[in-house]
Amino acid sequence: MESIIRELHEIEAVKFGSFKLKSGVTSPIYIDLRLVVSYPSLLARLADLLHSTAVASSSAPFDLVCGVPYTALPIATAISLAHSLPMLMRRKEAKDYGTARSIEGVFSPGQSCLIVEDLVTSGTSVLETASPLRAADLRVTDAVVVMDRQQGGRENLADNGIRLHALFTLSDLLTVLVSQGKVSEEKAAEVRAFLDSNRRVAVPTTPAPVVNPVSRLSYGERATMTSNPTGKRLFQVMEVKQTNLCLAADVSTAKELLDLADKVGPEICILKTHVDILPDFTSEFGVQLRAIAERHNFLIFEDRKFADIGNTVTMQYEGGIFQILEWADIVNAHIISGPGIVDGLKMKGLPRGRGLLLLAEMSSAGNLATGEYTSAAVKIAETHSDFVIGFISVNPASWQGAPATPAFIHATPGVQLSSGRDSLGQRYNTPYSVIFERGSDIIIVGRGIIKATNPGEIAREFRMQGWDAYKARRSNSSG
Ligand code: S5P
Repeated sequence: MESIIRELHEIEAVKFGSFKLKSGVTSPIYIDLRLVVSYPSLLARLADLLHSTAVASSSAPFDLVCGVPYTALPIATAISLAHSLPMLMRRKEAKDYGTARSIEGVFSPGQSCLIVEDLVTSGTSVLETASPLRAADLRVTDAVVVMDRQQGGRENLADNGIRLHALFTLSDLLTVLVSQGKVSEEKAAEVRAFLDSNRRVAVPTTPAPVVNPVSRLSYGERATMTSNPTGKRLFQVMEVKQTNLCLAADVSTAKELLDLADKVGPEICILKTHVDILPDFTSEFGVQLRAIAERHNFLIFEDRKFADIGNTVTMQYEGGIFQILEWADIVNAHIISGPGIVDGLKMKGLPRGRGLLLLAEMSSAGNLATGEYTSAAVKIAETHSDFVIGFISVNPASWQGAPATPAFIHATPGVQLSSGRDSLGQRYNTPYSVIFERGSDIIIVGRGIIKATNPGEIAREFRMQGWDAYKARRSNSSG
């Protein structure tokens, strides 16, 4: 330990000054392990020590190793090479092309994965890497780091079922540097005083897991609570097919859409269309899509986002080229024009047994559907619960004042395997976050699936993650 600390000091990886840490705390000391890539023999020794420290303190061998991006990636690679331990990489940003995976590498559910990190302060970064690994059914029980800053990381990780192993602590570092005459007693005392006043840096709060009666109920039980036939069928399909995945089939032609519907059909409860983007739309489209929907037992949702006055939307719903009413089980509407829009759509839709979702929240940055607007959507839905089957929502667990009843379903867009955003304001959360933390019922996934090389396979992964989060939510709220 002493020689490693001396070397880190020699390469100027230990810096004294005033540094703002990721946790928001300003620290008088900073350890910059990014420099280590310039010193291959030191990198190799660090990797070796980290590996032996983790293996010595763990009861079972690890199947995989994963570094927290970015600083720990070369360290994890060095461990992987030296010990023939296969590596995984977690993406920091969501990708909207190629496979859209949040974890790169080959693994099977149930394998154990050791997390490697440079430093731990609050433990947040380790938890951010543990979360998608766990969502992929990997076992994450141990993290190994070069230095424990002794600021609550060990405790925060333990609270999340992760044992922390460190080569040394910040106190060890100070002791060694003082004893080697590299740092004055005064400087060390200043850092120790900082440590004493920052003993427990909290993990930034994520939305509280949903513990309410809605989350205890199964989709099947909720099917009995709604009077609308489409709402009822949707819950039943979800229960029977074990899926809460809606595909946003935003492809460029009707032909592609129909092919995709057939491929992904087994994995989904709803296929969502934007029919006005299809250049090859014909009046046959509805019939063809309904045949596929019947074969694979899913519902069709035309994401028309009606927004006009009641009289106009009746014509838009039924008429024109698209004749949406003929083939879409579900449509949606903004409430910007007031409750008359629901009256208008209901006049046409209810006799046909169709259902309506109201846009109570939106996923895009800076949108205006918040607070009282969201509460107004709930009130309108309650007045029309024979036709309104639920909401497009993003964070229903946080709705104040007018929480919706379990008869209403929540469908959430902006979902990928890791959180992030696109270049036009779309914001993404993970299936786990949407279903477990935010209390929604359905994940709506577009580019996360359609841009993948194998949409059927990636859809299955989304389905499994969405369903696992639903199961976890139910068991979490039954205690
Ligand atoms: O607030 C919203 C509401 C909807 S319906 N934000 C959205 O993104 N949507 C739709 O969900 C959007 O029109 C698109 O069809 C889908 C999200 O697609 P993705 O490619 O970003 O997953």
